[in-house]
Amino acid sequence: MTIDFCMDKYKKTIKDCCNEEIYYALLEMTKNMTRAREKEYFDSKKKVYYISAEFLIGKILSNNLINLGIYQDVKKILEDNGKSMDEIEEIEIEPSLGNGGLGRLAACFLDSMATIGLNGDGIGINYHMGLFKQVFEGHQQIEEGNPWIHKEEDKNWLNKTEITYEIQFGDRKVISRMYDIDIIGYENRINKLHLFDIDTVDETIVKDKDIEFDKTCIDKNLTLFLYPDDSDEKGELLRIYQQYFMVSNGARLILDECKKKGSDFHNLNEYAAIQINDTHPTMIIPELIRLLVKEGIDMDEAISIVSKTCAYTNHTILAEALEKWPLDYLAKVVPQLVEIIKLLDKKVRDKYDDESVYIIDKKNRVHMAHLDIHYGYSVNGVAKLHTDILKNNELHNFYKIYPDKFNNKTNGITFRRWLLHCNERLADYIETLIGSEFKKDASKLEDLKKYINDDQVLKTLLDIKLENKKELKAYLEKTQNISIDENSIFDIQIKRLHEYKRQQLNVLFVINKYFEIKNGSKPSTPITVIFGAKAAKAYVIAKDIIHLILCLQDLINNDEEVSPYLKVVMVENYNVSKATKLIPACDISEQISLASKEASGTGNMKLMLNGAITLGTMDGANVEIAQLVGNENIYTFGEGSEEVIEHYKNSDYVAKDFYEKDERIKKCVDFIISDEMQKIGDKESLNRLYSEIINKDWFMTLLDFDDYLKQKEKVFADYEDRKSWAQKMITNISMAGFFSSDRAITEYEKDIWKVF
Ligand code: 26Q
Repeated sequence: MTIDFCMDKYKKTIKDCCNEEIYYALLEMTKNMTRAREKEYFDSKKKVYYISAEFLIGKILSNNLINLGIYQDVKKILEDNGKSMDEIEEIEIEPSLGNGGLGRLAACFLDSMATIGLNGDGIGINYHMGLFKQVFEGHQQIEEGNPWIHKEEDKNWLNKTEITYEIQFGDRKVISRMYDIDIIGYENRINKLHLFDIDTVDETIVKDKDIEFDKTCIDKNLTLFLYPDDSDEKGELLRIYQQYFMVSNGARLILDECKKKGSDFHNLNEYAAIQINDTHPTMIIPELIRLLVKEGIDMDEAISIVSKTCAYTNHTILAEALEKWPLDYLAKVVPQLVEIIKLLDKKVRDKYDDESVYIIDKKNRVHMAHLDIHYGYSVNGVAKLHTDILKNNELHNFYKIYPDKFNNKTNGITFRRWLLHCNERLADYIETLIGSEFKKDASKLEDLKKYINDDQVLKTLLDIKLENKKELKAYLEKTQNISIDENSIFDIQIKRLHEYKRQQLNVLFVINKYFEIKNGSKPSTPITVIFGAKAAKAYVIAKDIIHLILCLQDLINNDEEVSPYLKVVMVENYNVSKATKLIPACDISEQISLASKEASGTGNMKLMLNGAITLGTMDGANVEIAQLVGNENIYTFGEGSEEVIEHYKNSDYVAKDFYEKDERIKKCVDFIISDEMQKIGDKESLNRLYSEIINKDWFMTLLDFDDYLKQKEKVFADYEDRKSWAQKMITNISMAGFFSSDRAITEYEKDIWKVF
């Protein structure tokens, strides 16, 4: 590192530079250091290609400084010159190239591959606008465009390469270009995230601020947006264009790299392991087959080669999220794949007499997951429970055919971002207790257990939490002009807004608590319920739930009788950067999805690692958290996954019955359309949500209401015993090591990729 980074770029001292200049100077310095170091790492024969439509990498600068081992030095130099690292971090625009869990997982995995020294690159799309920016206006979510790429190349994390391909669609050709972002491992190797783009993209076709644009003009919009709204045919077609663009570029790059290293393609699987992140990149299977046949390889052999090279990760059992593309659409966008897909389907039909495993269904739709399972060599779920549900229910007929392909890889998170960076206070303190080994070997956190009865350590943990809460309080005051009490319980639910995640259940708790306080029953410690969530633009009920939360925030925070004891905060534009501010300050981690519906969750792991206690259903990775920390250190509630699956089978859950039989439920649900609420909010939206809950409630909110409230009261009561609460905190932190993505990646490597 050179301490002259400002001098090098701007011929000025640090003191004379503004924050923006310092940021760009640091960006350049980091890139130069990376360039100098990357030569140290050799290109192993085999390489992992993690192909994904999303990489939710978040801000890059601090992460790179940490992983290069110079974060503390830079911070000190800046401080010595009267500058603040925090303020410089604020300059960076977050690349939001993902929707949520799946995209963030891909980013954590890139960090871990580089950190454990594995030769593994990411392949994706260089969206010019990340996930929309969420703005609140009139108690509603408004979506705005979210551009992130700086026009000047030297102010950009993207490195333009000379690699370009001609990509053929049914009705046109485009010329692609590859851009690279360096992925710096923690004191280890450097890998790449390859993002493909076209030079002709036109950001100006987006209407001012709004995210509406002409979806038909592929040359201008192909890489403009992450997952454009696909509620109409044009949107769906654009998604297929994007997906094919990604996989065709990826396939060409992989074949080029393997050829360079000496592969004759017959042995492709000795040179490449391709991990398909959910079904979005599935077309890489027929595309690789097509390209191999073009290289002169016989069709049957091409199919066999590809089947030994591709592995598939499933992230969901929600039927609506499983991609099924009409064959007509594929014929329009990628006619060159249609015959291959039909052949792959025919081979399945010739072998199996079971319609449920066909690739093309009766309605002529292509089931992308079925393609992956038949023609990939590994199928994994992302938490034990999720994998079991895939085997026993959702994909049971496939499991019967291919029992050996199925395996579990419980998700993980990178501790560099989700502890070292976001919670320096806690990370530093842990280091004074158990040394620094936990940074590379997360299982070492278990050494913290020996302090479980150490009053001084327990007290310090509580002090750190309080400091973090004060910091969040100041941030919310500054950014949203909302004032909260740092001595209240911070009860936090942060994740995409979806009915299955059941933010509405938490909302019903809030309404009930509001009534209790109004009736004179006040909590011993005040409660601050914090939400952060974006709803997809076209997801009406999700937006209604956001509207309800914003109305309650207004009503409750402005009620002098209630607000000293209860506050509601809806954090605007929840993203990776906001997560790093919220997570260290959390006391209660809300993980309340309907059991069986959340494949894993990863926020649950981040919060636990930062000393929050989970209040959750036995769903996804919550089950594994419970096993690790034991019943005294987690609060679980609600119907189990097997019962829930039975309810769906028997269609025997009737929300109305719960509403009519339980006075408390009726009162809370009725409040949604009360005069008070209608005065603040939009009648149509409130009524729609009310009617959805009592007439449908597809994710069984009312079923778990009673148990949820009971457990939540238990959490509040236990919070009062500060020592025993701190013991729960230290237990959670010490057992979080299992959820390091270094562990997850090591398992992928051993069981699936076999590069080492
Ligand atoms: C599919 C078809 C059409 C339009 C959109 C989509 C689509 C887009 C994004 C489907 C799914 C996604 C994202 C899914 C996702 O983030 N899943 C989450 O993955 C995490 C990492 O494994 C898990 O922890 C979460 O439980 C899971 O919900």
